[in-house]
Amino acid sequence: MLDLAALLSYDPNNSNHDINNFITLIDNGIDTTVNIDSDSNAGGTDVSIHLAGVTGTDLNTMINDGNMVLF
Ligand SMILES: [Ca+2]
Repeated sequence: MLDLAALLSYDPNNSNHDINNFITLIDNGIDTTVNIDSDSNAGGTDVSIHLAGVTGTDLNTMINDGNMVLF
């Protein structure tokens, strides 16, 4: 489980916040990289997390499965 709350300024009650602008998952077929833009200003990646051996998931799946804590 990834607790990303401390890395994000994401507020689910803020209608201007789209979690997809904060977190991007890149699945290369072997591993998945989680790129985090902490303020979602499209100003690049602040933190990148490498999930070794994890494939076939996406952001919504991770959130729905409780594998990612965002706030
Ligand atoms: Ca940024």
